Amino acid sequence: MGFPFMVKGMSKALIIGAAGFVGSYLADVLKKEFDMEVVATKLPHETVRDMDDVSVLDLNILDKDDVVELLMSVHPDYIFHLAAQSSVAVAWKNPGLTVDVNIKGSLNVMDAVRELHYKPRVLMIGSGEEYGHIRPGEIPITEENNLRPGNIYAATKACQNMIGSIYAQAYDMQLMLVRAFNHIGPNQAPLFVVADFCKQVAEIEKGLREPVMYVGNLSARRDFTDVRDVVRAYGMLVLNGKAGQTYNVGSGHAYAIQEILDMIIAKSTCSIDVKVDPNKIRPVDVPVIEADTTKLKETTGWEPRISLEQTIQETLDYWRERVGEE
Ligand code: A2R
Repeated sequence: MGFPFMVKGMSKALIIGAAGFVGSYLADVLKKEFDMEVVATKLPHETVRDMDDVSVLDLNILDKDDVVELLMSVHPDYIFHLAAQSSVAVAWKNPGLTVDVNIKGSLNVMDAVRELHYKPRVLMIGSGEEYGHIRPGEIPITEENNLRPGNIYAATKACQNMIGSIYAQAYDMQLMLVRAFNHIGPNQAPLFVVADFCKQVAEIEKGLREPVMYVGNLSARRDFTDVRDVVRAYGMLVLNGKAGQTYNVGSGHAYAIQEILDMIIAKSTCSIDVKVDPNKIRPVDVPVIEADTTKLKETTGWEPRISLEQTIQETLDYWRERVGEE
């Protein structure tokens, strides 16, 4: 598959919000597989990891003037907008912050791009959570499915997507919209289910806690993809995606959280009991989320390379190396 939008010489990519889980993986793949020069932003109080050969700048997307100034000085060919309040659980606790960052902050980025005197290609990262309450017969979910967000985080990302597609059309901008399904791997915060379970197992193995796993809703089914496959899809989409279009990025296969738990416990060296922690049960949870990835595959030729088994093993090993070391 060729890259029709690749410019001659080394092109420059800007990652906004690179201090999180995805940022360092994206920087890595853009340098190694897409041969891009990478500039990244983080919040002033944050630190980035594994950012060799990357210029790192401070940026809070809530300050639009700062976003404009940064874009004008960096002059990127490609922009990846990752900055977000990305946790569903935190969004229930702090909806105001989530609305500010995910809607107003994203709008600031799009408005700043609009003010440039050229048209960079921009990937706005949203979420599979935007589809929300999926009806029988709608699975796997295509990009044209109705959006019925089931939580505050999902509602803010659906809004980002809608504004993005309106801007692309109204102002002839090279904006592509992504709906990323659950991505997992080493270094993810234990707010997210796979990292949480792997960290608990590692703590139990080290004798740092009783041999009991605390879990939330085990019947929910989610579409999990290794973060390294996800960021490769982002690189391919920024080059090949069509302006104004939305693309699902996921594995195309939903696993029950129970299956994930069983896989993780089977890898443990200890015998472990499972107990429900009421704090881990969400006020509203969506039963099944599974992506139809036909559009992504037809547009880019992308296929996942890393199995669920491998990503769970590497995530567990990551936590085994870290717990008790802090
Ligand atoms: O919330 P923090 O302190 O962890 O910082 C996050 C940062 N961020 C911001 N950056 C600039 N201006 C802001 N006002 C602002 N508020 C938060 O964006 C974090 O460092 C980064 C997003 O990284 P994560 O939360 O780790 O998300 P991840 O897993 O890298 O996902 C990337 C994108 C997000 O848009 C997700 O909603 C989507 O993929 O699934």
